Amino acid sequence: MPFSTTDTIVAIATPFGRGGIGVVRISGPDAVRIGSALSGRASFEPRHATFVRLGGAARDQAIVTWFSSPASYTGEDVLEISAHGSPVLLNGIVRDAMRAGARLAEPGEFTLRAYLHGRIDLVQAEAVQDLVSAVTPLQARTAFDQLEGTLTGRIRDIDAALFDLSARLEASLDFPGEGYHFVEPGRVASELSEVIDPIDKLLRQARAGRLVREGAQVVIVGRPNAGKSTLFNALAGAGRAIVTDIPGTTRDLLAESVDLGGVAITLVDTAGLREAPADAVEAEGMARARSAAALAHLTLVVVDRSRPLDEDDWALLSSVDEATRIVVMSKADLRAAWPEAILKTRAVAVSVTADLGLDTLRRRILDTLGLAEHHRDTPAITNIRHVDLLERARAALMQARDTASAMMPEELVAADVAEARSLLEEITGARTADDTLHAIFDRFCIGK
Ligand SMILES: Nc1nc2c(ncn2[C@@H]2O[C@H](COP(=O)(O)OP(=O)(O)OP(=O)(O)O)[C@@H](O)[C@H]2O)c(=O)[nH]1
Ligand SMILES: [Mg+2]
Repeated sequence: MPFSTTDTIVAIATPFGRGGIGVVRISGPDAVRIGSALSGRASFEPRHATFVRLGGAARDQAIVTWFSSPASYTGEDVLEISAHGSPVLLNGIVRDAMRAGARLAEPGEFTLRAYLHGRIDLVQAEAVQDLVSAVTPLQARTAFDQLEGTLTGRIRDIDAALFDLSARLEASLDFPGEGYHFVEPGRVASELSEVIDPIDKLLRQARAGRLVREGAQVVIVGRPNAGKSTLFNALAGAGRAIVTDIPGTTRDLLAESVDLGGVAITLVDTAGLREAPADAVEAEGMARARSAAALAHLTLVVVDRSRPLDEDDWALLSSVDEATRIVVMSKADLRAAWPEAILKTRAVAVSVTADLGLDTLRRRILDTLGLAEHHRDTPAITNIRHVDLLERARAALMQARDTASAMMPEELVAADVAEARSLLEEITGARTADDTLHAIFDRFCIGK
């Protein structure tokens, strides 16, 4: 995609399939002329819904809305044709538009044009994609905030402070002998700290932000018969996994998507872990369980409280990192065979049969992931591309601060500050390589 914006593009903007209406979007200098060719109407009024009859390969009654440049999604003339939502018809309209001179849009090309025309920055363009692909309300709200410019604003504030500092650094470089003191040498380090602070604040939200955007993997492990599949079914809200009283019932990994307080959780049920597997199938199931747990954001270790803890339980408890696990004491409706204090760690007592402790467990899962609902704002930064660039900008500023503290020449400080600023500009897209744009917009669907 050579990022041409001189031609006119067309695509179906609504999802594939049948619906009450379907929308074809046309953007570019010829949008209005093509709309006239399709409908036989000589002109349209901006921002007015106009009833037309389409008369080409696609015959239909439709509503045409013209958003005249620059007040449109892409910044170009945009024509939206709302026809009946039939794939045959909508494809016909696209073909007619192409016959009249439009080109089929690439994935994300409408949003790319909005970015290239300065209607939105890159963070906002990426937010459009996140908003469209959100599967939980929290994901949608977080993406919406970014579309509204929350992250853009924070980056702009940080960059404004750096702009001011680098201007003064440059000025004192330009007039070295003349006694101009645009920057007080002793103050540069502390000014840099003031810029690093808000960056740190943003980065602290990054882990939670990424979990909100990308979802979290939560794996259930435990000894055979501990009640893993029962718990899995209860959290998933569906009888997905087979439950029996025969140890070794679950052999393979089972995964289910669950919305937990707005966080998209992939919940994984696994084969019970024990010292001596009964056969090769169970051994393979156990190997898969271990590798799933190793990759998980969080592991639920299920121990059956109604039976004495055995070697297998202890082996498992000591093999899972405490920071990323929750111990679940299952079958809390039955008489306890051991006191919780034996564990020397906090555990959640749960009984699926008696519906006990499940809400506490759900809350604990979010807490342990760092996503506790009560002190959760929508995270400002969620996208790994942004996090990575921000971390690199921070590293450059730390280096600038060290250089300044060591009273090294100002131009070294200025070079690091310039580096940090160019990294920040890559986040918003003020300065961005073409291949970054390809990587971002190729993930969009056609018509966006
Ligand atoms: N009383 C009681 N029984 C439970 C509870 N949870 C599970 N069970 C019983 O425990 C037995 C084993 O349950 P599963 O969920 O299949 O256990 P599992 O850990 O998946 O077992 P494997 O797949 O064999 O590793 C079944 O008979 C369940 O009905 C509970 O909360 N209370
Ligand atoms: Mg099971």
